Amino acid sequence: MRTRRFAFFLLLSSLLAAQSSGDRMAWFQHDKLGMFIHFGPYSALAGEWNGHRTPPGDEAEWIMQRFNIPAPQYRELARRFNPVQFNAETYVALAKAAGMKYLVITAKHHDGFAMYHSAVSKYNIYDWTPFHRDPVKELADACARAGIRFCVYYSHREDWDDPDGYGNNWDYDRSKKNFGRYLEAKSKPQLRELLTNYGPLGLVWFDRGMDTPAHAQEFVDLVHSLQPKCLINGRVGNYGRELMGDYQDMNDNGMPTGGLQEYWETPQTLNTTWGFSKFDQQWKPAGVVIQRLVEIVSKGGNYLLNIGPTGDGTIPPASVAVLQKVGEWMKANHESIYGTSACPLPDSPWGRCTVHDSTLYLHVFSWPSDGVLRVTGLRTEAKSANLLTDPSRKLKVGLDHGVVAIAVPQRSCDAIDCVVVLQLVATPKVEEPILTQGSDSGFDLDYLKATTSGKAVKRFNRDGRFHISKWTGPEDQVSWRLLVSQTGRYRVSIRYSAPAAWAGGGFEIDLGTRKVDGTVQVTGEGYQYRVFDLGMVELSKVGEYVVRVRPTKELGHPLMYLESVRLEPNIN
Ligand code: H79
Repeated sequence: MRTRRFAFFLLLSSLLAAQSSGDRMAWFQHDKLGMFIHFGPYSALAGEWNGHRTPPGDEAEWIMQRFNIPAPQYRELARRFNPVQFNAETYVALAKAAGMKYLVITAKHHDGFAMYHSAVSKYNIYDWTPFHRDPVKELADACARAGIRFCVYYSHREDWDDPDGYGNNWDYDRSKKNFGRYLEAKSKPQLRELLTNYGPLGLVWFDRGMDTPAHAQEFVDLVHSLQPKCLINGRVGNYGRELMGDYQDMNDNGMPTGGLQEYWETPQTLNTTWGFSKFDQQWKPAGVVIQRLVEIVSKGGNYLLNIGPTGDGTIPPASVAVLQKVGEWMKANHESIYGTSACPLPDSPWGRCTVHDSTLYLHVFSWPSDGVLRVTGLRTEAKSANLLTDPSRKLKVGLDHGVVAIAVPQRSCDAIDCVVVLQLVATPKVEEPILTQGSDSGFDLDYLKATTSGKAVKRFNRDGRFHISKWTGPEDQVSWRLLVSQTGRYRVSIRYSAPAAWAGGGFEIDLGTRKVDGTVQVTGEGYQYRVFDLGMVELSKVGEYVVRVRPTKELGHPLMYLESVRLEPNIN
């Protein structure tokens, strides 16, 4: 039946319904683009210490650890840190010009040196150096004046200066460390200072995870107790356990494959290092940065883009040039970025899309040579179209075999991304994708192609992978539509990860005419995915099937971290 085949679904509705912390997240979801600043004594080393150079692709803020610089020696280097060219107004003006709405400064990176006036430790830029100023305070004030949300990065576990901190095993004997003492004596008190003395913080950006979920929770609680609205990124938590925080960060420089049903951000840098390195000139062109921004926003995420000032506080001119170009594009096109949500359509060959209510923004990276821009899979009627930069000139919109066809000018209005605005009669609904099979090939039913319902959501796993999570009962399901063209027997297998506490949970894979039952087995703590064979099924008719996976009863905990279900044709 046509109506059944074209069952409509709205990708984001379940996401929005599932997230109750909506109000606190509103600015984060709206703003999309932030400035990350990696600045510390490592900036002055610029990738070189004692004739040792950090290899290309290495991260210059790691130099202390890379060359096992003894803490007393690094302290002496830090004594000479004097970024006299640092000007908070210049930094914030650049962020603003680039269209960035929030700013995150490294208040303390892994080297343990505080970039603000700390009463907890004299090892801070105000007390320890001739600079005798507080850049965090200056940035906080400049941000407040400019209407940019001010945020801090704080490395809460790693500290290569403190004998009890994590990571320095070249100066300090690991077995003699008292990590709990470090948390109480330095990490938490410094975080308390940042949450107390610098006005309202948009978010605290933690890094490297925490040793136990309980310790991580103490950091979450500390932030909430002092600034309830302040957001917390997922790296506050214990890596490899259930994710914590208000949103998740992709891996450093990571790009999503799409479909995530949670708030997320990706931290990326303009070259290959975070802290300044004189050896790293691998700057991404502005076009790459703009298209990455669109890619990220089209998948519902935020882009936190890093600059690494030099040791004297100057922002590298190459970064300034790129960010200014990003800003020029944003100036003309910001309506298609701020306040939008993920594109409900699958990736298009010509580019990406973003959505705001009943407006679809079509970000065209590859301009059509035949003068027709085609949008497939859209099930909501289109009213009108125009270039974002030329609203008065309407473009002709038609339907060509169910495909929306927009008559566009011969030439692109922007070689990097020319935005076409497609006005719909209602919020976009898209055709639920149907998976097809090649000869002798089966079906890979993965998180990306899945439709979720109930509490089941697609999440990032902190290891750089994605899965279905948060499903606890029969109403929480994932499904896929498939078009079977080869009848016969198929081997069913499932790939998931489950900690010991989830062992024994019952689930079923419902293929319409057949059901396969399974029981969750332990794969290990953290995210250790394994494939389990579930036997054979007969698919005896050609045509459409819907495959559903769900817990058979309410479990009170997630069923599993599901990565994929596979249907493999039995060739014999
Ligand atoms: O602050 C930036 C990085 O320093 C920090 N996260 C971003 C935002 C970060 N912390 N941990 N990691 C990144 C992952 C660690 C990577 C390492 Fe390496 C691989 C550490 C040692 C080997 C890269 C290569 C850094 C030094 C050598």
